[in-house]
Amino acid sequence: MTTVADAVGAALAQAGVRTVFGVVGSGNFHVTNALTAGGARFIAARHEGGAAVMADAYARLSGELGVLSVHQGPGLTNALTGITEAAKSRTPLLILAPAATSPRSNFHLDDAALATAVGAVPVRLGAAATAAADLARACRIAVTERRTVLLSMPLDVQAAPASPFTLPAVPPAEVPAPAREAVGALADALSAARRPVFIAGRGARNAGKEIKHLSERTGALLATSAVSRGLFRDAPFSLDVSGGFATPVAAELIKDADLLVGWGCALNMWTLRHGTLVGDNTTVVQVDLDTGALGAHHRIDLGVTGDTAATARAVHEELDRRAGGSPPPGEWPRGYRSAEVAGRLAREGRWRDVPYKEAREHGRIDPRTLSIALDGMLPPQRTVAVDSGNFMGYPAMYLDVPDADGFVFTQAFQSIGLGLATAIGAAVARPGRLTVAALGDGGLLMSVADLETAVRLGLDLLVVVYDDEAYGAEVHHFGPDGYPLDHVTFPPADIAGIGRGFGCAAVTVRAPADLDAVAAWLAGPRDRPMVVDAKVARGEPSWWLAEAFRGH
Ligand SMILES: Cc1ncc(C[n+]2csc(CCOP(=O)(O)OP(=O)(O)O)c2C)c(N)n1
Repeated sequence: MTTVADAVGAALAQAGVRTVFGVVGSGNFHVTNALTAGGARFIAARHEGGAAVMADAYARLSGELGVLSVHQGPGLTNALTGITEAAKSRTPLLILAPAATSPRSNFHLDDAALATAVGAVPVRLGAAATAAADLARACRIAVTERRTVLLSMPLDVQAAPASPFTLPAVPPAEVPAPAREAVGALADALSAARRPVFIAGRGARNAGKEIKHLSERTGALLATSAVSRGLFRDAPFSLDVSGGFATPVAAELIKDADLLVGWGCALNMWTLRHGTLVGDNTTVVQVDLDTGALGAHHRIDLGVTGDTAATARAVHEELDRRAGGSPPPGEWPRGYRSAEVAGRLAREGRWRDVPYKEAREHGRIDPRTLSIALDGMLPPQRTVAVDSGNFMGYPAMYLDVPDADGFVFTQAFQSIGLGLATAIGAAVARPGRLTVAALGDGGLLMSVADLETAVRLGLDLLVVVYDDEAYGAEVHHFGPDGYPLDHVTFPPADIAGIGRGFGCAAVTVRAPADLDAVAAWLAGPRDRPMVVDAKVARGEPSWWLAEAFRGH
């Protein structure tokens, strides 16, 4: 007999779901088996918190619908932090969430309320007869509205007999074309600007080419928000990241812009350093699919509702039309693209070009020295996943990435402990690249169970732990005011030993020479992950953290 659970799993596999993450219990046993019987791959995580984040990272990098399969009750609550991160990030994610409907069940909870509370969309399999339509609706909302959808699957409905069904193809998301007046107004602003800067966010990830062309046509400098780092990796006049991670020269040039255009970018306090990167007289324009995003975080002078690629193309065409045709590149305005700016970017455009005073602490390595050395050793084709904490800027700023897929930043909920699972989901999505998980010791130990998952999957994964034996962010937040730090400092942990216990290669790094072990691992078959326990110097708080505290 085919049950609803079987039919749901089979229909999802048939609709193209290739990978599912989760932890299996009685409530999701059958639906998960039906998915794999239909050809999907199931990645068994060791904690639902990890599984949710893996599915999120996988969706971000693969462009596919992420799918998470959990047990009812605690399986779902364990996954909540990752689900919240995905919901805030507008990741298309489907959560297969069995539901014990009897209030007397230990597993019972109000899953619809729970979904709503964290920004996910609740959809329920109402009955066997409506299962196909309910599942189709859940997929449609997830994909076309880019939402995280919690599909509540009551146990009795799952067990009911059902005929196999197929899902209708999800219609492509509607792409709003920008209004003609808005295109004209943006063309006006660009024509008037002498120092334009474009900042591209995640909403521009598919518009890199069009935005780059428009920047060349208008003399604009290019930057990204942290989450879309790498988008303009090889473009001339790229400033890398705008915001807390920006180099001094990038921050200065952004501040001096007379026009800032945010493309699919929230222009939030992180990207604009609480607005301090916007000059008083700078015109600010925002282009976004979602009208509600316009001006939500920062004042804007012009808001354009529209797809970022379509808008960039339309503005380019409008400028050409006004010029009476498509002028040759030699006649394009130079704008902000002067020889002086080019020279400064060549000399000071990367963090490694910025001089620093080596931290001296016996038996510990400066985190910048560590990051720069690693950057030189790692193959260029890499994916970097960064957790939260005081350390986070070092890998985010010093480790180059090849493109926008090379940087995965699950930081919309500002949770620590998501970095390892982010790296695992990324490694599953992009197996051809070395994946680097850059973590603090706090974030690693919070999520360490899924190191077993990484080993079991044989992932090409380097786990770099910036180990200060503390919740460094809190130490630097409260230490200067003389508060006791007993609850945020810890005795040394042998993280390399923990890594070996899980089956990883491992090394403790106290000086650059210790990185020879990493070089040896890189040169080898890389059939098991490596853990680098870098005992980092603890003296200095990071400069981006001071910025973050302003947002608390
Ligand atoms: C789930 C969660 N718990 C607590 C916090 C508060 N918090 C922010 S940073 C941090 C310390 C992180 O320590 P670690 O991972 O070792 O990195 P470090 O700050 O030492 O570089 C804590 C506890 C948080 N953001 N998320």
